[in-house]
Amino acid sequence: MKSNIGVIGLSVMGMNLALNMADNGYKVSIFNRTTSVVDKVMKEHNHKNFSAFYALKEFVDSLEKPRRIFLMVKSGSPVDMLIEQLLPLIDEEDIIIDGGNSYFKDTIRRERSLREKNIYFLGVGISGGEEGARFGPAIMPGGDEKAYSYLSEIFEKISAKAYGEACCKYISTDGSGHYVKMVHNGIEYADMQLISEAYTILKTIGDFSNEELAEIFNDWNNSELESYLIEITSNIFKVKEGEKYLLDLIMDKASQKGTGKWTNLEAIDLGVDISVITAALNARFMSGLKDERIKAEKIILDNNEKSLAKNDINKKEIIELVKNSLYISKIVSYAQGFKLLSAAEEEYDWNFDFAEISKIFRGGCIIRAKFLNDISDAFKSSSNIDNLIFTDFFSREINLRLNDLRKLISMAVERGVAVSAMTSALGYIDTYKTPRSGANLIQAQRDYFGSHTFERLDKEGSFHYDWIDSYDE
Ligand code: NBP
Repeated sequence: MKSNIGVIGLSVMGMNLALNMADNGYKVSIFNRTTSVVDKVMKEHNHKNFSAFYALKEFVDSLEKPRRIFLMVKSGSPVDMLIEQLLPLIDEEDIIIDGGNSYFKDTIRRERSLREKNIYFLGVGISGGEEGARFGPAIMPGGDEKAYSYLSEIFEKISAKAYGEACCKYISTDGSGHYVKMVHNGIEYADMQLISEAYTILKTIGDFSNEELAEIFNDWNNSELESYLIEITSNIFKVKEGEKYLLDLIMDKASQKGTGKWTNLEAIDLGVDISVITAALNARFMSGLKDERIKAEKIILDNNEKSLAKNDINKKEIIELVKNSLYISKIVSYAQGFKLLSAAEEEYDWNFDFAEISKIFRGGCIIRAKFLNDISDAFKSSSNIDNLIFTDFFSREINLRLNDLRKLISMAVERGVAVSAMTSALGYIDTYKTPRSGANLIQAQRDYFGSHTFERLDKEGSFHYDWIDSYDE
């Protein structure tokens, strides 16, 4: 009997996805370049629905048609190499699926070149790490819609479920699934940085203990902030090693794997302000400069007396300020992520359904959160809006709390506590709601030194002015 699907790449993600598929009743052929890994998987998980293969040809021949071949290998050249190896072995209309974290432009290229050979290629964003892969990830499939119809049942079955719905929905053509996953990762960076800033303020300005922080985050997890990251943060505060809290022993250097960088490069390419996500990436870069930060503290002397004052803080008030500031800043980072998706839709000729995309993120992935329901509802009720923050629901949420964000940032700035992502969120809102900005001066300067011309408020057209010698010394 032929297998329903084949998985190539049996490292953490591939093995767990294969097990997930097998648990859901699908016959799965498995293959890995290093064949000893196949043996290891069969030894540890001799699933009745697995068929193990040590040669690519036999693996391919074991699959029912059209063949569904799921690659879960390291992104980059391994994907291209595998496609090259598979091409002589497969038939027209077979489907190659790349579930890795591939760069979306590679996916666009691969899809195009395989389409010319009448082979389908799906680029599928998968989120949720090892646990998600095994028991239900969030899945963002992009590519030919007909090809997806051969995978939709499997994907929906193995995906996470949230509020009774599968966290899997066809996104759009070619690289769109990997693109959405990339933006999701950028938002994840922002979410984590904002939580870390909330923690920093509560700890340094609020002087809260780890037990109190666990309690505060636990309370927040029963509010509009309810989310996986808030929940695990509350748990993290409680973990002790002997007398000491583990968190206090962890080096303050945050690492990264690169998808946050892609999101930012892409935003620059498309001219979209994703400042909260950018601030989160910069904060990771700066966190790596531990030695220089220790030096800087001794070189840049902050003689602001407020930086030491803790006794003028009302603890209850600061919790509320931080909570509201975290919530608004989170809204802004999601708004920026969706704004980037909106620009990408136009640039790459995709067709996104933001209400559905936000629903995919509700389960399986790191950014799962209750407020994704509100985002989905907001997009559903206001199609064709320019920005999530313009929707009735979110503009009201922001207006209710904006003063708190302003107050908290002022407090942090006065005391020299760095909260760059929250500050970026406030800057974004303030910039947005300024109908008459200072950009007129930039246009005048550009025209002065480079004759770049400018538009006027009082007349239509493009103008140049002979600035030199037309003013009094
Ligand atoms: P890795 O990203 O560590 O890749 C290891 C797998 O790639 C092994 O099966 C390896 O085979 C195979 N491989 C390599 Br490397 N070069 C190959 C080649 N030239 N031909 C064939 N196979 C090759 O595995 P992972 O952590 O399971 O992740 C898989 C994909 O999923 C990646 O794109 C990753 O970015 C993405 N992802 C990971 C996570 C996560 O939490 N880990 C989450 C979401 C997405 P070998 O055994 O012979 O070396």
